[in-house]
Amino acid sequence: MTTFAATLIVVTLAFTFSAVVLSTFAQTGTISQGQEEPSKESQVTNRTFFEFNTGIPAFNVTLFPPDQFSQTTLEVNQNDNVTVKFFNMEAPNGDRHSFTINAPYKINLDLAPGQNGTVSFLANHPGIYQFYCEYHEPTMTGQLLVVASK
Ligand SMILES: [Cu+2]
Repeated sequence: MTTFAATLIVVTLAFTFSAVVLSTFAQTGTISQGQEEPSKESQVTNRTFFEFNTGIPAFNVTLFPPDQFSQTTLEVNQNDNVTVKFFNMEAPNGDRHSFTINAPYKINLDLAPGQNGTVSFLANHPGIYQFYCEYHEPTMTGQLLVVASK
């Protein structure tokens, strides 16, 4: 009888323990499901791009300049803090290059050969904006895509 009672207690404790453990898991699941994603407005994202001048090899330079940007699409979300680090990789006797965006961003990084520069801005205007080098249009261009927040 004593053995039976002891077994009953052990079994009861085991069930109770399992129930507690299971309910803890269940609660954990419920809690994580109930958590909401942080709203887009509260997410401040810093985005940094490294941009270089590059060139199309064996290009017929009498038609177009052979110069290009290393990245031609820069995609960000509205209200991101955007940083562009731009490097003019030319030898000392080479060309100047600029990273330029017209209004509403009004950016103009104009670099001598071998120089680099940084521009930071808040991407608060959604849309597609051309960036270009003022010395090497139409080949040295790209697009800044600012995806509108909901
Ligand atoms: Cu250029």
